[in-house]
Amino acid sequence: MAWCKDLGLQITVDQMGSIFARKKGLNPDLPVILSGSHLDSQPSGGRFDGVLGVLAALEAVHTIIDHGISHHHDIEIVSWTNEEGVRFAPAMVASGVYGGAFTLEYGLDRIDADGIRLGDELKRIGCAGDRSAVFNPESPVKAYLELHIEQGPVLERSGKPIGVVAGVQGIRWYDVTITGNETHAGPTPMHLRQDPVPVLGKLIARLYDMVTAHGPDARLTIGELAASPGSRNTVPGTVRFTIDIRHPDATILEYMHRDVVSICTELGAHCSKIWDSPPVHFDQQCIAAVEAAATEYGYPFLSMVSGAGHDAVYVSRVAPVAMIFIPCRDGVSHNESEFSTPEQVTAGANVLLGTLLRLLNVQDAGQQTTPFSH
Ligand code: HGY
Ligand code: MN
Ligand code: MN
Repeated sequence: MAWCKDLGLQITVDQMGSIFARKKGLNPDLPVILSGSHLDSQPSGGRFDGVLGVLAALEAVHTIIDHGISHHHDIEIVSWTNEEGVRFAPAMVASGVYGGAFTLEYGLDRIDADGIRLGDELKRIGCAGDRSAVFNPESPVKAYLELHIEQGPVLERSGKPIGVVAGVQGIRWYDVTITGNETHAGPTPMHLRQDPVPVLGKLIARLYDMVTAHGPDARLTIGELAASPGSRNTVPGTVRFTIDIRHPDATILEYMHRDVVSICTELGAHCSKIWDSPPVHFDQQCIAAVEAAATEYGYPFLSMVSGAGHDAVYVSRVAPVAMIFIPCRDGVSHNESEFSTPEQVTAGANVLLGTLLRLLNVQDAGQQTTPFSH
């Protein structure tokens, strides 16, 4: 926010804590161009997931100012609250409120493992803004662009520096509880126990067989797993775990969903779906603008679908959207070793700038903007 203030941008914070920084254009009646990503992370997250897209949008605006480029549309940088959904499930909550997938009340009422409410935390840290968190059709958005690392191995293996993202695969999240009965680990004979852990073992084996059966594009992740009360010499009373399933095809994702529910039901586990983000396809004109910018600056590109969810998914419900990917080392992300080189980051920022210049209806190109080596 300090860097944005230094650039004279108009900063606003919305009711979900998302931060916006706007540079005025010549014609404020025209729809704004939005670009950004998120600054929240994972417990062992890296330095590029989300941050790259926010800083690259800031860099693009900084470059437009440095080069004295005047443009008709306003341009606004955005940092969406809680894209990751780690502490406050589900993911992409603030952009989901913006895009109308969630009500503002739903977004503010998300609670963490300790029952603390997102809306109360935003107040406590001074991030409960008064800008409406819900998209207003009276102030349309001409396009939303998000630069992001791929977070998988496909782009790096293609040898191309840029990914042009045509859409995002579908995602569903579940909370599963298996209930048993807490008893002493010593005196209680095995046949008299109601131990949830053997059920957990069968359940997990069936779930992994299920994801294999649905082919190479299917994904299953069990990222959180806990036994309660959590004592090595007490047979657990409950076991809780999370399920994240994904697939680019909505029909197959539905079949995976039905399998998850039937496997849990058959084994006596309680399974509740807490999030359902359908596959989305981005806007063809925005995609064409990204491809034109990559071509103009001489960057070969790969058209691809994102395996990771992004705020662009929900913004695409109310505005034309496209995303730009750069590779990350070994395709690793949600890991502190996450890394992209300065050259890869520069290529991504250049394509973002080139795309923004196409969409902004530049009035005066100022000094010639050429790709930056740094
Ligand atoms: O889960 C995701 O795909 C994203 O990182 N929130
Ligand atoms: Mn991200
Ligand atoms: Mn992430």
